[in-house]
Amino acid sequence: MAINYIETNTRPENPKIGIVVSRWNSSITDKMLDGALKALKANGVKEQEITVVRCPGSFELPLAVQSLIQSNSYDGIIALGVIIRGGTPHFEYVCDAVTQGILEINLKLGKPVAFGVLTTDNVKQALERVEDEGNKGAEAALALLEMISLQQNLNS
Ligand code: DLZ
Repeated sequence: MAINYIETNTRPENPKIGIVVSRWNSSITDKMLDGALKALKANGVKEQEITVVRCPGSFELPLAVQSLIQSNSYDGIIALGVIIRGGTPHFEYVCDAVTQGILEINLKLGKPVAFGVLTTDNVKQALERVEDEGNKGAEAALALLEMISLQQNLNS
């Protein structure tokens, strides 16, 4: 008996993509958005199939993502945020909430959501992760395309 392989790639068929971007640390989240858009376009996603929505902060990402998925208009969502450690435990609460929230949406709603949320000790660490090379928004976009491809190939 031969092994059955399910192939995936970053060029799923005609994907419809939602991107939710947090306004907190927007100078950095905007660079992640740029990276994500470039990666999507480089992999054949048409501009008219991409919707960008802004939300106040990373804490709001899960609800915004869930709302987009429940509209049934998207094959997958990219969540983009930057949470920078301050002097209080607030960082841990927001990080835990957004991580758990996005995970639950992935599993409960069955649509892929890419986790493009930086959690860093300072601005310098965050900036290092949004350079052209190694842009985490671009990496999240590629992960999403591959997960959409997986779902398409499973369902075909
Ligand atoms: C309040 C807050 C703080 C202190 N820091 C950040 C941050 O580093 N990154 C981020 O995305 N959001 C931050 N927020 C805002 C919260 O995510 C949220 O928007 C508010 O608590 C309102 O619900």
